[in-house]
Amino acid sequence: DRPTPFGYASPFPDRFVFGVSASAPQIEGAAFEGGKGESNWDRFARQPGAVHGGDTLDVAVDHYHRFDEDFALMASLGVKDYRLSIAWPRIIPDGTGAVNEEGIAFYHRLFASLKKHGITPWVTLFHWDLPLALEARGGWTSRETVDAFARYAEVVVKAFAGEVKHWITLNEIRCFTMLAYGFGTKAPGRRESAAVVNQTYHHAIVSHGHAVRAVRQFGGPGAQVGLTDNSDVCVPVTETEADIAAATAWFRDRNAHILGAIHAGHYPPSYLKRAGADAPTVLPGDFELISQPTDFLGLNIYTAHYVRAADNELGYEQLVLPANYPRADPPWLHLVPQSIYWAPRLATELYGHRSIYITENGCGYDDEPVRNGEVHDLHRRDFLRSHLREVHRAIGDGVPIDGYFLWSFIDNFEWEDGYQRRFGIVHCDYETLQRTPKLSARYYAEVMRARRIL
Ligand code: GBH
Repeated sequence: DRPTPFGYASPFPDRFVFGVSASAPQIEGAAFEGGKGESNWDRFARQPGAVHGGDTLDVAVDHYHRFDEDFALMASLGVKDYRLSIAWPRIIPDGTGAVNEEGIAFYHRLFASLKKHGITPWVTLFHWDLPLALEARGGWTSRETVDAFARYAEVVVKAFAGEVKHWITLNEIRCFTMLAYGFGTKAPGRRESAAVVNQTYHHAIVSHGHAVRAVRQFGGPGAQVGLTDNSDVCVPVTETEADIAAATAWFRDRNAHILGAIHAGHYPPSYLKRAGADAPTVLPGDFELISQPTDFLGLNIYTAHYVRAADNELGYEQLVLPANYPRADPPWLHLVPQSIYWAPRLATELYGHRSIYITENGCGYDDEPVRNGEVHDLHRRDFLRSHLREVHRAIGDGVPIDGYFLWSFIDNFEWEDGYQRRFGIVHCDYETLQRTPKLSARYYAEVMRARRIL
């Protein structure tokens, strides 16, 4: 290292993983090619008003046909670890029937290309694209989906055990349960009762357990597995003992039905009391599956609520943010870099996790034009820098964060917001499908190379 009068920021630990993240439905396209079955999202996107601008997943960024050039670009930026997902409807098109060998062959080619470019895959089994046939029979409200997922997980882990050592069971349970069957903003867009939604949560954590078991049985030596959760996240308004205790209690209450249940091996009594008659039906053996130990916890962190101590029966209160609080373009994406410090710290303290990966962190903006071959996304560069500083602070305080995956490698289908909202560090022109690394890609490449915040 070149000595300067001021020195450099201290490095991240040697074993710390810097990566990028994406998911099959958001980038692959080829929605009706290669023997792939229709997904719940393929259908949902065709429902008038469901997705901004009527956008579909049909082409996306055409990664299905361009993965080799995309991985070459990744490698040129110095990316060594890449989190992707496998499309269930590509593997088992109708959810329960025959395995689509063309789909298996596609991912073998994809993993071979990653290997050629020196990139390690981190594979999520489910990132929300459910075979439509299962959705038609109730989707995550139905126990049949759990059984179908258990088989799918086995098929995938057996097929790719030779190529994949890092497995993630599910991505963001809240998004394909509560937001899909309660709020109705995600596929299939249903608005059901709390009892139905609680049952979808339960089906999701049982499915997580099935995937853990599949990796333990068929993953081969050295295979690792964990859940990627989008925990409800808060930060203490001040980092004082009282506000930290309040934030801890808030975090425990809000995550009782997912992280709390997985950790405890049963639903916490406080959750059952709150749910009352709407509590989910639990079958014998469910919690043996659910509570199997995992190798790491994945956390997707974008933002947080502010919490402070309060003189009420809960002991805490959540602040209402002022309208002018800074945010990225999604209305929910308030800029709270301390989120990425506090979520891993509280998860460690409450559930005893010994290895945490930030499996997503990033920001979205609507208007990012290419000018003279460049995208000057300084706002994203600042977002990354402020969040990486908090990751670094957490590690310094003893929080076991072992890696960070930026969301996302490339602009993509941002669910109900369609293609207008861009989260990539690589720009995609949706007319020509041309890729242009943004300024933030250059910044992140330098950070990965130096393994320090620059
Ligand atoms: C992640 O979700 C996803 O894993 C990824 O696929 C996605 O592209 C990325 O982040 C960027 O959005 O107004 O209450 O309905 C982010 C988590 C959960 C954040 C749902 C927004 C909706 C807020 N998202 N939440 S609400």
